[in-house]
Amino acid sequence: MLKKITIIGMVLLLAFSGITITATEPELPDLIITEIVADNASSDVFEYIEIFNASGRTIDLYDYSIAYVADLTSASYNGPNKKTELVSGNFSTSLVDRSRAFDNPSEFLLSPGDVVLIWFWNFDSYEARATISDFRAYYDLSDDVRVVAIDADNSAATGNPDRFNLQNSGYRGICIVESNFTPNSGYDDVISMATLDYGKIQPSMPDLAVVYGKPVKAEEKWRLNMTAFWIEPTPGYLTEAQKLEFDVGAGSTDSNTAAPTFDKLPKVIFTILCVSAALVFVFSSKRRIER
Ligand SMILES: [Ca+2]
Ligand SMILES: [Ca+2]
Repeated sequence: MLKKITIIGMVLLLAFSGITITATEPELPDLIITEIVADNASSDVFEYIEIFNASGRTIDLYDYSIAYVADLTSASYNGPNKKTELVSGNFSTSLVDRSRAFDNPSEFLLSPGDVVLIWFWNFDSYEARATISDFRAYYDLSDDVRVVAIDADNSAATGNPDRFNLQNSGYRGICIVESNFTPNSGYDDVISMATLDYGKIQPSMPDLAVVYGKPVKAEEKWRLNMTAFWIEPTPGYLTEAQKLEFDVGAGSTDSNTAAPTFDKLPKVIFTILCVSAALVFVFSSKRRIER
């Protein structure tokens, strides 16, 4: 009887060991900033960030905002200090004519695995009277790459000083947050943050990209790892290294249309193996006991 209890205990232990391994797998944030181009060769008309839906569910992009930590070296910043909403339609609110500013689509849903570009429509974009067609032409985007613009004009003359754009110096944090996020409320509600640390990556290289991967550590799920800098931009697509890192379907060349597999098969197989091994042990022990 005692042996039986021991055996059942071992079965449970082995089964749970499979579950434990599942739980220690690094958890991805729902939305990940995968790439930033913060600097253009002339004025910064076409700054963008790229966002990847890693959640496995469809997400309404307009439920989210982009937030900003102006100085990550300063202890006086309690998390992102500014936030700009992603909104449909024309985000123009200033007195000047922004009739050529980009009209965002009325609905913006991101399927699992989708990648989207967020164009930081800043004062340089305004001065250049840049349109979405200009943005697409600048990066030679194919038709399936989706773009949404955000108001990044913080100039005194035309914009809102609470806005922010992508700086080419300092140590900045660019974050994705839910639209109801309260600035200066710490990092607990930050979904993911990509850092631009020019102390490490200086000088700024125009028209080249900084790219990001999984979070640095499990206990800071929001802080993304910078995996490469000053590489050729891949606007609207994940790099091959990112596809591997995020488990996006093997063989896909277009992350905009290919859903990630989020392959849980190895874990399932491992658990089945544990239980099978335990059952074999139980039956062989039982036979020994019967003999
Ligand atoms: Ca810039
Ligand atoms: Ca990319």
